Amino acid sequence: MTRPAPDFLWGASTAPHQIEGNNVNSDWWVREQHRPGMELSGDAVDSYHRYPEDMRLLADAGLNAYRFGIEWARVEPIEGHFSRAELAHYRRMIDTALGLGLTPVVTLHHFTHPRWFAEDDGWLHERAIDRFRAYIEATTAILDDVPWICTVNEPNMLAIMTTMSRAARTGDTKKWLSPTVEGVARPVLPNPDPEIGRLLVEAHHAAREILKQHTDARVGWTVACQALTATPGNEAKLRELRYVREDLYLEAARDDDFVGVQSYSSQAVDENGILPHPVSPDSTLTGAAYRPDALGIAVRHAWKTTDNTPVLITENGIATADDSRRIAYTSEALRHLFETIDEGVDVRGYLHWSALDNFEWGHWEPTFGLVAVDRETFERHPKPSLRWLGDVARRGRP
Ligand code: IFM
Repeated sequence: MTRPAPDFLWGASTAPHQIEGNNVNSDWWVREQHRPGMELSGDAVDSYHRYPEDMRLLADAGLNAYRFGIEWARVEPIEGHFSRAELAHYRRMIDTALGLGLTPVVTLHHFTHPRWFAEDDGWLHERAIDRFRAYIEATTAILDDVPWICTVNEPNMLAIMTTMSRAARTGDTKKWLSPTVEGVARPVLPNPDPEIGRLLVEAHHAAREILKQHTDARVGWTVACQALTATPGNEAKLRELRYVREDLYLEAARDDDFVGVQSYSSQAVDENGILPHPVSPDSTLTGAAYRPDALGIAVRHAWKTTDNTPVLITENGIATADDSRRIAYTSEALRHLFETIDEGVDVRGYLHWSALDNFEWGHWEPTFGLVAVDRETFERHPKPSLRWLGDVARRGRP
């Protein structure tokens, strides 16, 4: 087995809205209150205040990287008014990570928007890209020494969410599906409008240009890689669907420093489209099929479609209440990942989703964390999987 480079990142990932708590100026805060069936993020797991403890747990376990995000709704709660205090908060997070020997991998946009942005047409506003550019410019003040920056998380899922929100607004449909969870019978999300996808590509390229000018970071974005496969005879349908749902975004990463691969499961495509995940006792708590092999499929496809852009696994994990299953899933996923390294794919690191059990976009039940959190006391309880992943990191391979 090829040994990865000594600076291979071994870590875990989070997103601000899912862990910080009280993200009151964001569109998701509003959405949670108005959509029946959604739980509230509330205090989340109070990582806004407890991030030093969270980072220390990862570092003590043996991990060397932490992916976390900066929350646009906090940094710019009113258009054009940038909060120095919030920027200083995120700078303290970067310094804390560096001080603990954790390489910070910083995401600048992870599904949420300031309310003012969302309520004024969001990505469909004619000045949306300029607005995003202004936010990115503001963040460059605190990004010194950050070696990895992700501009937009899962733009392909964001495009689906934006497509669904627009349809709900224009009355085309009232149905808004959770981006990640629909219980046991998980319906297939609609295709994103490619025009919205192209807008997000433009936003990513604009952000990349600013970040390359003002920082020394490697810059990329992180794509939800769905490991789609064709049933016999349906290769053309697979290519068509994969383009609008994934390849548009992977192709946009061709000139990036890296592409973030995020993989959880795999789905087949037949002549009518993507087949829903089968309802099975093996399904994960988000309703996805148990498919640790998806990571290998996803990495090979991303490597080819981006014309060999270096790969960073920015998310991979499983929603389960059984931590031994998390270890089994991750161990197999890593075996598939290392096969791709043996084949010559340039993989720079593996960041597990997620560091903490967290708010899964309207739901608390699907637990992805290496660390459990008591939501009354906010006490952290590391799971065996954290120690296990730390041991893998120390060894440098699965
Ligand atoms: O929790 C999400 C994350 O925000 C984006 N990628 C998928 C994760 C698990 O569903």
